[in-house]
Amino acid sequence: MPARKQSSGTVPPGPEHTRTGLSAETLRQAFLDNLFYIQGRFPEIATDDDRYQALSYTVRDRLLHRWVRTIQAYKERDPRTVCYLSAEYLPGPHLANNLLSLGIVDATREALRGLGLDLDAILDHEEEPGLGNGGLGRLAACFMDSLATLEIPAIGYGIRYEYGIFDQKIQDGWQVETSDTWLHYGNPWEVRRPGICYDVRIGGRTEHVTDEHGRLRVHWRHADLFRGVAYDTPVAGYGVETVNLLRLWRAEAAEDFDFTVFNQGDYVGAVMRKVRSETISKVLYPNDEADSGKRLRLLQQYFFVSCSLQDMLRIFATTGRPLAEFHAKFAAQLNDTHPTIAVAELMRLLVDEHGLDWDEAWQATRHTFAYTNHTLLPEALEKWPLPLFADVLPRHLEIVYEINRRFLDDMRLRYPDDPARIARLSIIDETPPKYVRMAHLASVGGHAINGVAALHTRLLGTTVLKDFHDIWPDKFQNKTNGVTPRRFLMLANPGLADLLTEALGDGWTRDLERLRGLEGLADDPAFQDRWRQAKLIRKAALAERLRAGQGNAIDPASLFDIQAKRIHEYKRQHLNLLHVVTLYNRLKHAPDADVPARTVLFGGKAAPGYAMAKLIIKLINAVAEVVNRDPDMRDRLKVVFVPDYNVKVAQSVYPAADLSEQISTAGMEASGTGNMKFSLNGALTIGTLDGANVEIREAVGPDNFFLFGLDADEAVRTRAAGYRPYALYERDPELRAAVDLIAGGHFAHGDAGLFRPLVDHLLGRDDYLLLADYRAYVDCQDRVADAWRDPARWTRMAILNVARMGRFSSDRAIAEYCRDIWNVAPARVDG
Ligand code: AZC
Repeated sequence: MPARKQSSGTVPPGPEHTRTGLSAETLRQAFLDNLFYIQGRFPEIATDDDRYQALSYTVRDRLLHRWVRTIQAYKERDPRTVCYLSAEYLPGPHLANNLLSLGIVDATREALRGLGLDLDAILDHEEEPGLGNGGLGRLAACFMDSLATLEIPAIGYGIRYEYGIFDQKIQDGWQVETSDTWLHYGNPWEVRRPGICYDVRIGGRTEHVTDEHGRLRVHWRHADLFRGVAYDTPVAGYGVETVNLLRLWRAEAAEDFDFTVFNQGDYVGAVMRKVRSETISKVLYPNDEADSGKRLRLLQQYFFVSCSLQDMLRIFATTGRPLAEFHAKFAAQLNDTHPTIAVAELMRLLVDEHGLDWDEAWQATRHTFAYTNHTLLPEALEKWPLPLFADVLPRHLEIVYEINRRFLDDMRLRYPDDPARIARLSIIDETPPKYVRMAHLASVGGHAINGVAALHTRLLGTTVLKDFHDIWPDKFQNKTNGVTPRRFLMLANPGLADLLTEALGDGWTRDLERLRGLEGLADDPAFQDRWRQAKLIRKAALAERLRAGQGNAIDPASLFDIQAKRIHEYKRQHLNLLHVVTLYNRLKHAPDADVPARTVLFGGKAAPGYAMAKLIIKLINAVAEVVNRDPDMRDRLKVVFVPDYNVKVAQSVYPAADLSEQISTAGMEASGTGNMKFSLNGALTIGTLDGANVEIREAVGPDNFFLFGLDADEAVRTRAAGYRPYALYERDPELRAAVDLIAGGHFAHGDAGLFRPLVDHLLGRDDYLLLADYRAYVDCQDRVADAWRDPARWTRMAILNVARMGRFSSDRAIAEYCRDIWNVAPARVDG
């Protein structure tokens, strides 16, 4: 193939959707107007932020046209609508993605160039909304992108946290958290809707009275009242007219309450109450220890769910349909158990507030909700202590009891002689002080339960939700996760995107299966050359970023071996480190060994309360410090920790990877989505048979995937057979040498105590089976090094990986949810 200039910007050029008809001149004028009328500036004195804001408003204005048309179309056609309920969203920077969706990248670049401005510099200024912790929040954002792109009527509901996920700094090798300030300069992408607000009541007690028709009525005499106000962010589909809605709730004080206090003369008290109300949406909880007992967290969940359901009821009322048909209008997805209180809240709204009878309401509720489970980790399965639940949501507790009573009565008919099973199924865990099990409420209160990868769904049905699987096997479905190719290929990797478009046409951007057309080019030397060039450009860009940021000098020609994800023992960043230390030991003992140069990069945040994860970060940095300045390494081994891993950083990391580390203990990673993003960008995976790795390996072919380690069943058996990690340590000299070096303080300036907790855990319990998988992992890494020595072979494998990643598009995942769970169809918005 002829050589062609690779673009290296952060946004690919076109193909532009010419029908937008937006010229560079129009955009330039709009930009200058916004700079003047919104920011009060002219170009000569504008700051980076002024330019970012002015451009964002310029783009938002264009989105609003489509947004309004979308709402009109939905109003006219009254289609069934998806409501995605999620406590977390991690959309990443908006500006570049919206330019891409609108098809005005080239025109904007040109408009700015005319003013002597660089689009990429402006894009780089954006502070992303970090309204999520990791995979779950990012999945919600990918799903919003795909829903709009597939023209599905959808609303994403969530919380507008004032402080999102903390920013991570590294000081002396340790993680230090600083507060996120994403709203500091204002947020041009949101529209505040003071008119769309709902009261949310909390606490107090209930009264059961008989009304004049002899009907039993429940009055909730609440103790506290909050108000939720809608903040709307447009979500544009790619290459279509659809612009859906992400509606996030901010907590404010309900005025009437302020007034009662104020009228008693307590002005300061009234203001304090306002401040207290606002704390509900103040901060995102990092996924530390279990949430159980965190009152504010329960308040947050109830707050956003109640606002969202009231909003859905308001929309429903405009259709004029009878309330018993609520479920015909809405399909609501519970993104993990966080929004599960919705089951009880919808029942409350329908029965207490709208007078439906229980059975009718239950019918509507069950057909409205479906539940996605994202984890099997016992500490992440939410349960609320009954006393807390009763205190915050007294009416909901009654409703949960009633749901449970009816459910268990049915179950007793089915299992008359099995009280143990009934206790296991119960929504209430009777262990003092008693708990409400949210996963059980979600399972009973919805019509579908899904896992996020085939293995995860199987394990869900055979372990944590086995009793439910026994009664309702048909309720269980698998929906393997996916990722959006717009953000994670077109935006993140414009050079590769260009190359794909040149080879295949641009259809792959909306139909990722078309990447399969690359298979025929996998062995083409000219194409391979260009493939490697595209990869090298992204590696050099990341190297430059790290040099400028932390002064790390890394060689773009070395093998970029990357593990980027939350830091957690089950994800086993420390297994990766054991390999690094093993390579280090080998090079120390044979300084002239012929090993390919490797740069091992890590990125990820540790939950602030998770001491072991923070110690792992310290160990990464400690190993880096020693390895990187040891002259014996002669640049054959480098270790780098990339700080403050977020969506923006991720977009520069995935495209630069040669090797993707997906090495969790089998059976513990529900799916993973980073594994998909790396592979989609042409990295090869070294991984266990865990989560979606299993399906990725099947798709790309076992020859193009570096597999090692125990599978999920073997892991269970290993533990059951009385696992003794110390014996493995004694038996394997390389393992022993690596562990001893860490334990002896080699990476801690001689302090043998620093990493003791980590070493003791590995040698004593090793819950995550690192030592069991160590030998297989290191041997597999040797096979990786062999493959890397043969560029033609490596590149062929990389091309085949990309060619076969089509099914991991979030478009496929969403199409499956639409077909199998939501029963919704596209509603085209005309241009
Ligand atoms: C994650 C799972 O750990 C990950 O395997 C999966 O890919 C992802 O959800 C999306 O399904 N879970 C979370 O991120 N959980 C939280 C609370 O953040």
